[in-house]
Amino acid sequence: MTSDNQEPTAQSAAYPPPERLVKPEEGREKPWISSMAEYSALYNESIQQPDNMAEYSALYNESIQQPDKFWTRTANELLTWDKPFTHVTQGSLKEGNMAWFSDGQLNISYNCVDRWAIKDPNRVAFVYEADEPGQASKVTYGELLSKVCSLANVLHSFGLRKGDTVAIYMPMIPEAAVAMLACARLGLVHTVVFAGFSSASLAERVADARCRVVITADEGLRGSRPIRTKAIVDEALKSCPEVERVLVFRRTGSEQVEFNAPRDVWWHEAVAAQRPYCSPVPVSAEDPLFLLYTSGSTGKPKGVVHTSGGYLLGAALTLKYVFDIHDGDVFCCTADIGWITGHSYVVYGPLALGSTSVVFESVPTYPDASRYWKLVEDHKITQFYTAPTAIRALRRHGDDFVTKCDLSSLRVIGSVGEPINPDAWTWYNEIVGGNRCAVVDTYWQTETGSHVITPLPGATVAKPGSATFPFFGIELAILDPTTGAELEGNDVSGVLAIKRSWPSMARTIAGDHKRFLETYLSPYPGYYFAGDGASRDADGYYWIRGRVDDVINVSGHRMSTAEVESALIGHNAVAESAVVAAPDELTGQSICAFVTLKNEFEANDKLKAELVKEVRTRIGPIATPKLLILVDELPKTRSGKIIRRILRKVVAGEADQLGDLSTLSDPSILDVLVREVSTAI
Ligand code: 6R9
Repeated sequence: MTSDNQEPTAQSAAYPPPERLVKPEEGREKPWISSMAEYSALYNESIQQPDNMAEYSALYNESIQQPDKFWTRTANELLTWDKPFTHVTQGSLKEGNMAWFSDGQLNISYNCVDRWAIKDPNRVAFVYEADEPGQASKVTYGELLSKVCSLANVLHSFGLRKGDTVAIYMPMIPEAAVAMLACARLGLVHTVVFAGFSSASLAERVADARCRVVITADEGLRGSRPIRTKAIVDEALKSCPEVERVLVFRRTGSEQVEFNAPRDVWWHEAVAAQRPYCSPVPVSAEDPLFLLYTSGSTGKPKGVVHTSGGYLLGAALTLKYVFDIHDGDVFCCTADIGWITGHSYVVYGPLALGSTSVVFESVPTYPDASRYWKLVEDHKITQFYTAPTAIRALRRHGDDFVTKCDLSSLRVIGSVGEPINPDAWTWYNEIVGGNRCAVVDTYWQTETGSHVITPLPGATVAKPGSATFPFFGIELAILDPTTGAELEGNDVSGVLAIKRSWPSMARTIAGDHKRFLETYLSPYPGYYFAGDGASRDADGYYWIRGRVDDVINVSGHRMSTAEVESALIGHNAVAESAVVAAPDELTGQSICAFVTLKNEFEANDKLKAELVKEVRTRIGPIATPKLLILVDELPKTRSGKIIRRILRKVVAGEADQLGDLSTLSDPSILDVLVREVSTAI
């Protein structure tokens, strides 16, 4: 449970009246019809943006009661299939063998690029806002097609074929999306690694995914600070001899970049040698599109596997309805492509709808706290999507940074990554949205692929801090955490679960299906277990209460406590460590590490700094402990298990509510812990 969330009572705000929102045009033009199913879907009926709760409920009920009808219609309306599917879904959560549209075939890059390039090559696919203000540029769908094709031909020339995996470790530039789409064009599986991760984390992922090629850039730039991207790759690859090629995009042109031919190949030289057309390779709807590593409760990150057809449908359908996307809109999601939000809502969702997506390379406070709002003004952004941590940080800088910009183009503003506290919600709604935009607090996960609980603009009446109601096709349940029994009716709290599969859900963990079952499907048989606590209030609204496992959410980024603990133990001086989440006003939660030292080491500030550095080097700056406390002893049970619950309470300032301490082997250490924490804070 997070301290941010409040009870769902006080505030309640209606969305703007439906007439403010753009309606789909009658008889919307389609570039072509590719199957009989699409033909009939087009000429029979197509789903419309719901205008009120009754319309939302009607569509939602259809998606649950007639799933075949609902998903056939949406899959044919939004995607172009090379081979139409004849059945919608099979398998079950109980068995973990779910599949969607499995006999259908399609190509993801064709769906995201060619369809729109053929119709109107001058339509803008990406607006690229470079790190330095005033250096924005555009990539049209016509240009994107040539770039994707040339790069796909380069990858083909490296000997890569359908099913091979490629790692992408790049800054937030359009070429990162080009790399993803070039992989998709050939049926290659990409794994994007967030460029803030260390060389050790990158190496772990490259090896786990068995990548033979890494695509990177010479350097990145964030807030005018260069990041030595290629040097990090070089360091990582010292332990990955199986990598044959490193394709390097020249971002800054720095002279200091080492280049090891023949392994290293310059992107610009390689694409210049290739024809800018490459025919798309049709893949099965169930073939993997990408792996994305995410933290779980145990030490090793999991390579979550997403498929082609179901994933793309989820990304496109949610974006269209949750953000009310129409032709001519400019959609901006500030997430990095290294996270699922960047995959679904910077690249795949917007392009599958033929929309314009903003790629933002910089940070929200460079050169000042107006950067996001200037971005909205300059590019006439219609939908803006960011994280609560950014909203809270920008709010601290004062309203002037926002109000001096013209934000009148905005219609929908969204939030993702962690629970948004009602105060931050209200500020976002009033100051950024000017009380005339729909605010969508979207709850979902790397594993869900796309939104699962979210308001719909024009239909849902919001309650600040609640993600409101399930998206189409998502059948939610709240379970008693101990018995696993489903808690029926309203006004209940427990753990969040989903009762049936949906198209964009992850299918497995790369190379470890057993772990997939154990993590998500076995804890409560027949349900997908999300790992979050949740309540359903008296009006049926859902409130996410935060993780119930050992995952810490720092600024919307997931870190496992076990991962940070094992990084600390890697230091020679450390005997034991226990890592817990502490509540944090700005970042939601922060990492707090308790460490005991081996006898021969002396506790001092220099060593503390060294330990913090150890975590940053082993995992990356996002895992930096905010608090690192050296203690003589950790609270343990008589059988020697660390009692993290006690540490969590102590850092939250709730040492007076420790509950049952009968299992604690040495109660005298409590006073010492409380004292240590209060001096450290
Ligand atoms: C998309 C993304 C997933 C975890 C999830 C939950 C938290 C995300 C939220 C939210 C409350 C929201 N979370 N959105 N909690 N309200 N609107 O963030 O994926 O990085 O896998 O994190 O983030 O705890 O389980 P991912």
